[in-house]
Amino acid sequence: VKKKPLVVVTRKLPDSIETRMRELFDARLNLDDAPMTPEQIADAVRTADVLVPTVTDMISEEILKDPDCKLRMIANFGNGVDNIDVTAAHARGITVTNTPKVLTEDTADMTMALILAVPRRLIEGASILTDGKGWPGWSPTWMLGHRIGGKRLGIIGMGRIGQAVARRARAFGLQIHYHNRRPVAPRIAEELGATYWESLDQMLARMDIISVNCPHTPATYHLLSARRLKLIRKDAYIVNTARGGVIDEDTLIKLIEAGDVGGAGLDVYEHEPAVNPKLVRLAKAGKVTLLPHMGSATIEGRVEMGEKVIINIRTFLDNHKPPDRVLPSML
Ligand code: 8YV
Repeated sequence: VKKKPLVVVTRKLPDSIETRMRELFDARLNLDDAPMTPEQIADAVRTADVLVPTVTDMISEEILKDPDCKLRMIANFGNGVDNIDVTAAHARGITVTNTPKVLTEDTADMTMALILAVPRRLIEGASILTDGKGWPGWSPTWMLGHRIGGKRLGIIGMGRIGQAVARRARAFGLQIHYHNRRPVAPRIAEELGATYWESLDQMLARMDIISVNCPHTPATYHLLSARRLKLIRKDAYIVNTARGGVIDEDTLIKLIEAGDVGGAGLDVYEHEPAVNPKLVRLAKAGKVTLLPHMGSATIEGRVEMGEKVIINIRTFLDNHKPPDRVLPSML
């Protein structure tokens, strides 16, 4: 009997996915969900044929250059692959895949929720009813926020998620602007009513709301640098459901504290799961809305991500090109 390939999964996945993995592979699952230590990951690359990591596992060159590395595939449970050194994997003939498309709509929904939450003071309002101090009652001038209809939304990264955000935002009456490495196809630009800005600097200076929807790569690390953040208007705010590292978080905090940027809605942070205490203070002051990396966190989405992982692994093990292969040239 042919030995089943060893698939090591770093975190707890939905039950239906784990059951299917057990049927198909020699699956080593992580049922108690404790994040794997770097030593455990290093050990896994020496024994597993396939590793299924998540955003919380750093698969560095250091780990992959182990002379005893036996790994043939890294099937990431997630869209972003910034946790993996894709170039180092490629150089060693290790195939990398991700789980695109199935989390596009959920992430765009959460982005829209943050776009709404910041100016309409959603979290502040909700907490008034639960903080024990009581509701003083309705008043014409109390808890006023800002209207989002008619405002300019600048989307950074007009890929699948950026476009899904644009579609939603358009329905809310926002004007859609975007910056991307290149313009989207004319048909899509027309459908979204989206204006392309080749210059990120120029776009930043003119937007009311900025949404970060690009991947985190070496080229986008601190794309919103201190210099660029200073171009943003005083009353504008930033929403980030992509990766914390795209924004120079310390500078963003300073600018919001000084009143030089209006606020932020953040789902991701530079040093997850640590959240800068200054951000927590700003949240308490109603300047920022913070979520704990929940952009794609739906039951349906997680199952579909798991199904994609399985399809990618099976296709690879059948000696075909997996549908969601990630190559260094794509980053
Ligand atoms: C996941 C994500 O929470 O896919 C991504 O890039 O950020 C989220 O969908 C996480 O990455 C799972 O590994």
